[in-house]
Amino acid sequence: MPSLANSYAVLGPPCAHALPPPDAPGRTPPVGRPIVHLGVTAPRLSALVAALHGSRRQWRPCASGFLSESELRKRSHAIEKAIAAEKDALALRRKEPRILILGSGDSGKTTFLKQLKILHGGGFSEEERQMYRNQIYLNIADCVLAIMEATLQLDCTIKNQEIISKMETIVVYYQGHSADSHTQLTIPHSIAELVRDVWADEDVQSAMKMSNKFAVPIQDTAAFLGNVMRFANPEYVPTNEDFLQIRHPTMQISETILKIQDVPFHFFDVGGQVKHRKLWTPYFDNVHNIVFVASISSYNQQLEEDPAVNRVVDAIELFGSICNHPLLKHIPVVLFLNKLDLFKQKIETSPIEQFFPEYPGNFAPLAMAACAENIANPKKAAKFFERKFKAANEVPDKSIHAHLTCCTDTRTMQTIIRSVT
Ligand SMILES: Nc1nc2c(ncn2[C@@H]2O[C@H](COP(=O)(O)OP(=O)(O)OP(=O)(O)O)[C@@H](O)[C@H]2O)c(=O)[nH]1
Ligand SMILES: [Mg+2]
Repeated sequence: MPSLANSYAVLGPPCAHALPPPDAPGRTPPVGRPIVHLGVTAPRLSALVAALHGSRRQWRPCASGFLSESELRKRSHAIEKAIAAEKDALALRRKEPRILILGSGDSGKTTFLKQLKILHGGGFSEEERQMYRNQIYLNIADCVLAIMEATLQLDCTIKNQEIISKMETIVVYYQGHSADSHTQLTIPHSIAELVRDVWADEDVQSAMKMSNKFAVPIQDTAAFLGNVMRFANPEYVPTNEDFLQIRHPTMQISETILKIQDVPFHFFDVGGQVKHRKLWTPYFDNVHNIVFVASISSYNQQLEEDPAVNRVVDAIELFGSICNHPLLKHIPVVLFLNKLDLFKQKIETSPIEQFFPEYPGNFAPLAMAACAENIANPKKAAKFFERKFKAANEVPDKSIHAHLTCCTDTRTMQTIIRSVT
């Protein structure tokens, strides 16, 4: 499809720019009424035209000389055609599905996009693989640091001094490495052994049981520590599953175009932390669908950016503000109640009613029975959150389709993506 820039290149610059200056040497002195910029006078021009073609056709100056009226018409027609084609292409592009992936920080938005890339985008580019590979090593350091901080702040002392000094050695080793590093990070065998020992320590494992109280959410990435000897192997090649586990907060809004059944879908991934949310509004214009990702497993966690706010409460409020936003009132929403795998584990030990007193089953004698029922049926417990999210919407007849998801699981996501696109 020719762009305006291309048609300009083909047709050449506007004629006036190619004119010689009025005082160019060798110009015929004015006899009759001068034709501005042309360098010849009208009678002389007519004579020239007559001599060349034996007719009195009109001529206009241009970069390459003179153009006849019909040539000018042809060119102007070509320009109009190019403009029309550009308009059509733009209209067509505006019709291509544009999907905003919204939700709080750490809810799983980028992980969902990674699944889309794995399933419909031919996987990750070499540049992304390099970046993610480095991120695995940095996530290991983040986890060790988070455990160290948590043991200082929470009541979970690590008794073995050797483990504390091993943690310090690991953190010092990683100091100075940044996520944007262009060099390939590695984890030396000696450091990997320290990480393995730290992860095996029983006080560290007890601390992990309180990980919902950690300032930095590492529940998803902590699995890296258990796999550290695999990462230290010089032959190690990260798998897609490894990439899906990485925690790397999104800082800038990105657009990814993926062809799904020959339709180019435009997916926009945003940063979900509070400070990034004001950047979303310009993208609300001309959007066809919203995928709102909410981590229901965060029901017992506080916001990283504001420890006074429960994560799910924040997500519900955010969901309401998206559904009810004047520009988005008629936009259908797909709600992912995500991290179902963690949710299933958590409700066994961390009763929902401790954080949401209105949760059904919060009456003393039956509390344990209710809890047991939820263990057997986490989908029922998730339904409670689905109702809370949907209640935040105030737009009558709003299309909201909820799915229980595990964005790190490629197999189940394949089915869900089919229903979304
Ligand atoms: N266990 C589990 N972990 C998940 C799931 N979905 C995402 N994660 C993990 O949660 C962490 C955060 O996921 P991201 O996709 O980066 O979160 P995000 O919503 O893009 O976060 P921001 O970019 O900060 O807004 C990563 O470590 C993911 O591997 C899930 O369904 N189950
Ligand atoms: Mg992200």
